[in-house]
Amino acid sequence: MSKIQEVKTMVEAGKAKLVPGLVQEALDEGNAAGDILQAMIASMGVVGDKFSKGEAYVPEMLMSAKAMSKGVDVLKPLLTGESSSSLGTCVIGTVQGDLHDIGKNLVAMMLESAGFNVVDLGVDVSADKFLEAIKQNQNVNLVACSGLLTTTMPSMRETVQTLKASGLTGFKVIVGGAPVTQEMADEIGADGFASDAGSAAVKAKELVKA
Ligand code: B1M
Repeated sequence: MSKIQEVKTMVEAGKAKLVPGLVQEALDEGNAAGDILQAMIASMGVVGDKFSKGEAYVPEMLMSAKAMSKGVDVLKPLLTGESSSSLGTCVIGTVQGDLHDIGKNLVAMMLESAGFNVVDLGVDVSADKFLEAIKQNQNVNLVACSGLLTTTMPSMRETVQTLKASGLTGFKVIVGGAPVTQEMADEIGADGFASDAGSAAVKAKELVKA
């Protein structure tokens, strides 16, 4: 079995203690950090499919999430470069009712490496908490909302609409997460949408420069 396959298998199995070492070994063998990340994302898809079929449960999803997060920690210095420019401040969070944070953390990481000062509000973030963070931090020119559940899409809508109706200005709103589409982003009044962390950083730069 290749090292990258071992990483994949151990993320699926939720072996958080083994994954960091295996990720390092996969890197040492010459695998690209991006390929190892994609393998781990694919593992989460496998775990999600098993959950859908009733072959895995919430604890298994949680263990795999922990294992993947530990693996990402090893990759982080390689996925992010030092940015010399400052693009402003981004407030990011997973919308209210939603506890999924791996995708949001990847987006935060890519935004930071693109040159944003990132204020990460974590998960289950209400519209009011987003608003408060815009007021409390200087130069907020981007708000990034992540959501993974179809059931929390209404809170993403509420967040975007609350931000837009707040009277506060000077920031753009970008949304993303597995159930989010460009059509939905347009419909709820977001300024931008991205399907993955890499394109979120590209879109974010476009938005704040526009
Ligand atoms: Co949950 N979960 N989960 N879960 N979970 C999913 C999302 C699900 C698809 C699994 C399934 O049924 N196949 C399903 C949602 C179904 C739906 O709504 N249609 C689901 C469910 C149902 C649930 C619960 C309701 C289960 C229950 O309790 N009965 C529950 C809800 C809890 C809550 O949030 N209130 C729940 C709980 C959990 C755990 C807590 C156990 C755990 C999360 C732990 C954590 O995040 N720390 C978990 C996990 C791990 C998953 C799966 C298996 C993996 C998610 C993940 O991290 N993927 C997931 C199945 C799947 O994704 N296939 C599943 C990897 C990550 C890199 O991808 O987050 O999509 P993702 O991020 C991507 C893009 O979406 C994008 O960039 C990333 C890639 O570069 N992106 C953005 C994300 N945010 C962005 C923001 C942007 C731009 C792009 O701009 C701002």
